[in-house]
Amino acid sequence: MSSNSLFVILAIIVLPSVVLATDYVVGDEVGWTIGFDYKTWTAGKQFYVGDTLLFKYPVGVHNVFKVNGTSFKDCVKPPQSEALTSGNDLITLATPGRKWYICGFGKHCQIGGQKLFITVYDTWAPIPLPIPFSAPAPAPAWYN
Ligand SMILES: *[C@@H]1O[C@H](CO)[C@@H](O)[C@H](O)[C@H]1NC(C)=O
Ligand SMILES: [Cu+2]
Repeated sequence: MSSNSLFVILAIIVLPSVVLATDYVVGDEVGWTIGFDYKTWTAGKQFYVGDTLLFKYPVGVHNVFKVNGTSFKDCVKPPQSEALTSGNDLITLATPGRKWYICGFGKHCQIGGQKLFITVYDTWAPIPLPIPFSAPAPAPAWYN
């Protein structure tokens, strides 16, 4: 095999995971706020390692905590020092697995539903490799 065709094959396998990295604005034009259904927002989305999440909100009105599943369910915020507070917080999804984010202000999580749960997939696993069109395989003679 020439090194050129090897490159092409590698490009077909490797590039999708790089090219298809997606930058998400959480909540799209609504952003990170109360009274928005983030469960609906995530429906139908597949998050992969390398994708990014941008949490946009007015500074001092909301914040972002990364929490575990228990804290997510109960809306328990970790120490304030762990909050993202810039209003323009960019998170790169670096590892596969389940990720939970909540707002730590007042009852934004409990009552306002300001909580986001996603599952991040490894770039390799879910991307189906192209299935080459193969020539028909003749059945053995005894089969005819
Ligand atoms: C989840 O996070 C909370 C708050 O940081 C902590 O107290 C608790 O032990 C954690 N639970 C697990 C299962 O890691
Ligand atoms: Cu909030």
